[in-house]
Amino acid sequence: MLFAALLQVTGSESMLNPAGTAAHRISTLGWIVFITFMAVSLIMWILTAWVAVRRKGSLKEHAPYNATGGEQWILAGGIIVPLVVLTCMFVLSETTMAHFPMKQKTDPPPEIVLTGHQWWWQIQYVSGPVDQHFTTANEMHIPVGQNVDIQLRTADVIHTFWVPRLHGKMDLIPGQPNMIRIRADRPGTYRGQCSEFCGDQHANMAMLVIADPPGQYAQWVADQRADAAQPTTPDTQAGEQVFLSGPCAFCHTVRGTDAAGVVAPDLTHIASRESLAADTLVNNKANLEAWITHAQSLKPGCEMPNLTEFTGLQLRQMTDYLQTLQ
Ligand code: HEC
Ligand SMILES: [Cu+2]
Repeated sequence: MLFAALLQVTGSESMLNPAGTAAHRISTLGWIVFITFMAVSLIMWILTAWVAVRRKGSLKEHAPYNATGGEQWILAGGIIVPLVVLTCMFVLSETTMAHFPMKQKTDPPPEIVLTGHQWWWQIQYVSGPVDQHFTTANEMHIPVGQNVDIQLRTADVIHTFWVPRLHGKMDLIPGQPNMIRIRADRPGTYRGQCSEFCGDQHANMAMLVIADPPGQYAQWVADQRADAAQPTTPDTQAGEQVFLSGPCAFCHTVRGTDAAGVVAPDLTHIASRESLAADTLVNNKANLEAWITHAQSLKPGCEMPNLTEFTGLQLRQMTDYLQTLQ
């Protein structure tokens, strides 16, 4: 009952609601520690209450009837019991942690290299069952029921990768690639949040991990590997020209066009994403227009400037074009 109620309250982004192997181990450990803590507290409160009830009068009126005794209580309660409890907790956490490969792994190589940027995530698929070389951003798809090794890097400051329903936290440290192995047991969308303060927009640096059934995953990989769709209508063709002749191409890549900037999210399949700007906005036409013209109001300080030089028509054509990039 309590368990189910807690899950309701904590929603989808909770470590108490695990959906992956590592997260299961962590939440089991969490519950054991929590229940032990509650049991110890309960015993302490009962003992304290017992003493309070038994005490009569003040110390002046009644000297303790055995002022020197009680050493066994100190020995048991102060040394033996804590030693046993803490040793059990220590062994349990060590065995839990021993299940997580920590070292940087080179053989076999990681499937994904995840690079943190202020304030978005670059996701490079570097190897896997199918030869899958492509780059995307902010939304990572993984095949359900399979281990996925991710190498964690950062382009600037320290960030932390944390998708509570799949695993614990792992830092992205400058010059020190880390490794994390995630695995989702059930298909679904699992939200993650950078959990090391990394500057003004740290709170708007989220990501989605989407676990797909195998067939769907293979389809997603095939779609992502392909170059951007060619625009087919006059409006979207004009929109592509606006995009390519504007400043966008200095920062963003759209594979299959001349846009090959590397300092910002790859937009080759931007229309296939659920959200914009690291899960800050829902991905729809209105938000695309708002983002292009007012990125600095929506995510102040981010590396994308407000781009207000476009006419209303150009802006509409450009967002029409971006929405064809499935
Ligand atoms: C100076 C570099 C720069 C320029 C120029 C630039 N952008 Fe960006 N853009 C960025 C950065 C950096 C981000 C990621 C911001 C963040 O989430 O913190 C971004 C994010 C985006 C996103 C969201 C991507 C995602 O994965 O969620 C879209 C869409 C976008 N830009 C479109 C455009 C368009 C269209 C233009 C041209 C009109 C443009 N950008 C010009 C740097 C730039
Ligand atoms: Cu951060």
